[in-house]
Amino acid sequence: MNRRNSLSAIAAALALGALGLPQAAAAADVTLTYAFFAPAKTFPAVQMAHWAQQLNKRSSGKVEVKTFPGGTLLGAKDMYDGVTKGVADIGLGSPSYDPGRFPLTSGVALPVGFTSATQASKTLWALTKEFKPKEYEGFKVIAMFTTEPGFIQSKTAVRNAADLAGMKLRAAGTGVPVLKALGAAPIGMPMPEVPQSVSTGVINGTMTSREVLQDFKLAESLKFVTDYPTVVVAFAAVMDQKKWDKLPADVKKVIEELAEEMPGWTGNYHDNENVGAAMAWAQKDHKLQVVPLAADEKARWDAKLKSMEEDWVKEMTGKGLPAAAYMKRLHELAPQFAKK
Ligand code: DTR
Repeated sequence: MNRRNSLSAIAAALALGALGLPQAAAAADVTLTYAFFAPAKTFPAVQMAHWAQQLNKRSSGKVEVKTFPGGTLLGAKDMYDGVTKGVADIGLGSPSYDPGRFPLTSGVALPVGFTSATQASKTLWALTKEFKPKEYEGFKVIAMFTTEPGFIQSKTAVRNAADLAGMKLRAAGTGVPVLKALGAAPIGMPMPEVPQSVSTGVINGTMTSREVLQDFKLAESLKFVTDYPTVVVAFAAVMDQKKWDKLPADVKKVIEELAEEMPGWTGNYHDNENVGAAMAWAQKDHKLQVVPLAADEKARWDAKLKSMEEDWVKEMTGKGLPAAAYMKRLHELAPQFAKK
């Protein structure tokens, strides 16, 4: 910042002070806007708030981040284009909502056997650093994480394939083929549209991480969770590359340091606080029932999903992507990030 700018910043700070607004905010050298499509209390937004606060603290107040949860700046479908257009400096979206645009990333949302969000998040971040997928060209990825493997959450109990047959269930884009393979009638839609779609009967439930029972109040109408972990949903927060390039070196350094921490931080919050609290609340206040899947039924479900990974590798290889290497590495990394 040159002298003239800093003088005008001081003048602005004084003016804001006179209006009773916080002076510290106006005194920051860099202000970044950060958009997310779902409400502030949901775990990706908790991640956003933590990141914003840490960046401010570790830059000694030099960077101020203005967060916009709840789709107030950008919604799920326009998140990444919105960042390119400069509507927000940073956008947190879900690549799993658009597997066609983020094909390599869709590999982590296959039934590969992740057992927690922490494990899947760390694996996704390591894979992204190693493979540098082309799908993020033009973006600087500043944070990545996933949900826990999703569960079927429904109005009526799903105990077996017959209960599931033809049931209208919603999933993120990458979850749609999983539900189809299991025999349901899947519909892809962003998470914020789910509560209304459940209440109007457009869908009979959803397949996703279980904290949504509380964070989107779904336990009021979805009373059953089938105890069969399926696939994760991926999240990626990005900045426009050109905007990133212009950031001061010391700010970049803090952001890169935070990028290393966010998969573990978010995974831990989601796995160990968020989901557990939601399940306890849903069981106590809304009589949610966890429906076990008999061992032979589970084996049949596993068999239906077995070929998905191989089919994905074939399809992506056909598109010229290093899908076989990506999957091989995923299976090497995942055990390293599993809970010991
Ligand atoms: N529900 C996933 C993603 C997801 C899970 N929890 C949240 C909270 C806020 C936004 C999205 C999500 C999905 O299937 O869309």
